[in-house]
Amino acid sequence: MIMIRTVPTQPFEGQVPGTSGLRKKVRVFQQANYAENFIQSVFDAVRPEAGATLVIGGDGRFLNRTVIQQAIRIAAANGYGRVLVGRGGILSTPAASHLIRLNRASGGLILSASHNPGGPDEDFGIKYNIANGGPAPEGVTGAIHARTLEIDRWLTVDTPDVDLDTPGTVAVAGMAVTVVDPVADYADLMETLFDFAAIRAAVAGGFTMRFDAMSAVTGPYAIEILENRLGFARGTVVNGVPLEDFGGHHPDPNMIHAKPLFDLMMGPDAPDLGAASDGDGDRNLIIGRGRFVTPSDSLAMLAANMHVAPGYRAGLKGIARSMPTSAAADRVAAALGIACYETPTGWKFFGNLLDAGMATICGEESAGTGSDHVREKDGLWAVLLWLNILAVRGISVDALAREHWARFGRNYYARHDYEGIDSGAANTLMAELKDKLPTLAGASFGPLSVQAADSFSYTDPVDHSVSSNQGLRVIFADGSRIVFRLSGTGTQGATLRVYLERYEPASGALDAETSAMLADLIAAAGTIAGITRHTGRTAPDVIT
Ligand code: VG1
Ligand code: CO
Repeated sequence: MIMIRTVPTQPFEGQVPGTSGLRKKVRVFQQANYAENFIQSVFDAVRPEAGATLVIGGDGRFLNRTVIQQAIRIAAANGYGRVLVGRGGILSTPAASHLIRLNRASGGLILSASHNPGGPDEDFGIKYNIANGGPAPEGVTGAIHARTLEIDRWLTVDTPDVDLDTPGTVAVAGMAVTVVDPVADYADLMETLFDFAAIRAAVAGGFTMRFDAMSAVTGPYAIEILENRLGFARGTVVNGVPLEDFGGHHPDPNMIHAKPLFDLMMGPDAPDLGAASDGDGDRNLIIGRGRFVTPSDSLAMLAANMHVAPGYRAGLKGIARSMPTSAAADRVAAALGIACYETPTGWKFFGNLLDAGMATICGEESAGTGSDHVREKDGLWAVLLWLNILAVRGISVDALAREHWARFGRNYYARHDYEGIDSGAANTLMAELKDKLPTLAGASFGPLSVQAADSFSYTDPVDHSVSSNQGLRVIFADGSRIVFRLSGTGTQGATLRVYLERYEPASGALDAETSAMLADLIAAAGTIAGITRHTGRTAPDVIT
């Protein structure tokens, strides 16, 4: 006889899933009933069939194990028949997506705040993914949030903690809990997509790389795939042990937070490829010897070359990118004669396109790239695709980039982030700017003249759902563009993101300094939005 215990509770304000799940300070999650309310609200909203399978895993950050134990008990009390959990509570986000698909699970709980720092004073997060392996779409996250506002009880069973470090299956109040190897199935999937023999041959021929796992979840994956299976030297993967606080760093793979890697790649001892991933393993940073590749360019360059990888020999069905991502991929799509879709920020908007077979590769300017092999962006996948292309073509990252720009032209690109600004000020800035948009057409800012300005709204071509207010765009007569958005992943104040893009045709300056090429746009952005007036800031905190 299984005893289900009902725990009375009251709603918490603000359990709103943002761009990618519910993210809050650890201290917020540590309040009695906080995580339990949210998990129960997920189950109340999605109503799993009796006996359904649920995948659970996280990026190993502080609180991961505690919340996993509670989630297992709540799942047992809510009628799940089977839970698959990564050993040690570890699953990278793309590996969790794969496990959901592979095991025909009804969904999964991914415990991560991704690139946000971890530890008792930092961030935690919970995200629900649906049966296709992808982040819950807005209809589902909306239902979860609505439920959090009404919840008055959560269900649990009184069972001891599961030993997360011992593979195998145990029963928890009649539900089977299987502790699985977090790496094996994912690594096997990668072997089906990429030409491991060609990469191994390149490695044997002297090709070198450094992969910085940033003390986050990708360490075990990268060591198994890059060192064990592909033959890169021991020590190729650095910071390869997942730590609860990521060693005190931001596990955010960009030039700022992965500076040691960046410096190495710009110096005399650079290996052929430098790469890094984020807290939960879905982002990627690609740097060649002396050549940084923007994520937007990476998407375009991969799309133009990915048919050399076995998993993509049949060619691409379409390309999808988030709206703030540069239009470099659009030019590749045009050359290939395929569609390029422009979606709001956040991977959940790619799910329908991938399920419908309308897109093969997707990408975001925030260092996210992925394909139809899973329903999340996938950091190591992108690194392996780069390796596959470089190995088969026998070309350097720098040479490939130059070749690409000589054919398609170059989209100079940067994102300026103003972090931890007052939420009220940020909202006022955006509201004023939105009101002003209709008056901007024809106005000039230095040498730039505005052609159009609008608030981005997306109609999903598959289910026709509409998502409005997805970023403010100012488009100039020369094709340059500024996009303004507020972050939906932060946990403190507001973060203003300003995305800057300028196109230079193949006949133009292809090897100029990005900051110089964007100087007029940067000045225009400050004037148009009144950034200093509203925020008191005279410069961004982070430029990527
Ligand atoms: C950011 C990025 C977005 C990404 C999201 C989740 O969102 O801009 O492109 O999908 O993070 O990525 P926002 O709302 O803060 O701009 V991750 O790796 O944090 O799951
Ligand atoms: Co991430």
